[in-house]
Formats: sequence, structure tokens, C-alpha cells
Amino acid sequence: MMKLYGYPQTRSARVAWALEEASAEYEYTRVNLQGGEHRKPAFLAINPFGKIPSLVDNGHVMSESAAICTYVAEKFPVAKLIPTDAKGRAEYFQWLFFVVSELEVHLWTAAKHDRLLPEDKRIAAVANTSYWEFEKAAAVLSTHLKGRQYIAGDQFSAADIVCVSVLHWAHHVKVALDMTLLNYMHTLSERPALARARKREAEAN
Ligand SMILES: N[C@@H](CCC(=O)N[C@@H](CS)C(=O)NCC(=O)O)C(=O)O
Repeated sequence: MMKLYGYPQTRSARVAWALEEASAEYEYTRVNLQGGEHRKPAFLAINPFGKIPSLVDNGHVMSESAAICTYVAEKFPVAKLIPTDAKGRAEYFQWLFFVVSELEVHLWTAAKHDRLLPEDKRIAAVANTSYWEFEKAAAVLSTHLKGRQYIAGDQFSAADIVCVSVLHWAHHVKVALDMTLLNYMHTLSERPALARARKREAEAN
């Protein structure tokens, strides 16, 4: 059985969501980030980078949440979480990479310079510029989403899971999102698989 290593309200939420969309059977292991469990040898043996999520499937260890969500999409084709035609897949990857490398990265950099890095490594100006960069990318995403339900093609995909997760994070840290982004985020957040994923993460120990 697949094993997901995660912690509530982190990037493991998107993998749990993808697994629930796929009706996959999986075990969930909570890696206590607050307690520094991700830096201990037992977890470093799974992911030497000391980051969650990790997914282990039959001895195959994976990291990087967007890649894992795509793996889940490929492994469970019946869930239709990734297009099967070349053009559809190109669009899927284009937007998935946009979300990870043009949108999320700025939120992550801002969070690090706001509060996560050791105090002597934080630069307030970097945090400010990163929020500005995030807003620029969010505006591009918003224009793309006008009149659309999904980020790639005309069906829900794992790229939406990753994108909505990033918007959840932005919303949580009170970054202003326009109505197009809020509507997209709220509508897709009503999917029952997301509620199941959140419950699973909350109840795991
Ligand atoms: N690019 C990675 C980032 C993983 C990541 O930074 N995870 C955070 C939780 S959301 C983490 O493990 N942080 C612990 C640390 O950096 O010490 C992914 O998308 O999976």
C-alpha cells in the first residue's frame, strides 16, 4: 500500500487531495514538523532533503508535491486527473510548472523572509518584493482563468489541485486574491475529496 508522509496544512494536503480524488488506498504518517521529526535520521532516510510530502509506493520513494500529484494522476487513469492527449498534457504541464515556478515560489520566499528563516537571515525587502512578484503572477493566472472552470483544458486535473492549494496558502496568509481567483478556489474547494483529505490529515497521528 502507498504511504504518504505529511503534516496538516502543508504541501502534503495536495497529495492527500489527489489520492482521495483517485480513491486510492494509502497509509498516512504524520511527520511532526513542529517537533523537528523531518530532520531526524528516520525521515532523512526517506527524503534526504528533510521535506514533506514524500510518497512511497512499493519501495519507490518520491518527493516534490507537484510531481507526486502527477504520479497519482498517472497511476489512477480512471480518476482522469491528467489529460491523455499530447496537447492536453502540454497544457497541463505548462500550467503546473507556472504554478510551482512562477506563483508558489514567491509565496514561499516571502514566507521564509517573513517568519521561517533564522532571524539573522531574514531580509524584509526580499519578502516585500516576493509578495509583489506573487501578485504579478496571480494577475496572469486570473486573466487565464476568466471564463474557465479549470486551469488546463476543460476538465479538473491535478494541476488544479496544486494551484488551489497555493491559493489556499495565499488566502491563509491574507494575501489579497481577486474575485476570479477566489471564485475558482472556493468552487473547487467544494469537492468532497478535499474534505476527505483534510479529515485524513487531521486525524492522523
Ligand atoms: N518543493 C517541495 C517543497 C517541500 C517543502 O518545503 N515542504 C515543507 C512543508 S510545506 C517542509 O517540509 N518544510 C520543512 C523544512 O523546510 O524544514 C514540494 O513541493 O514538495
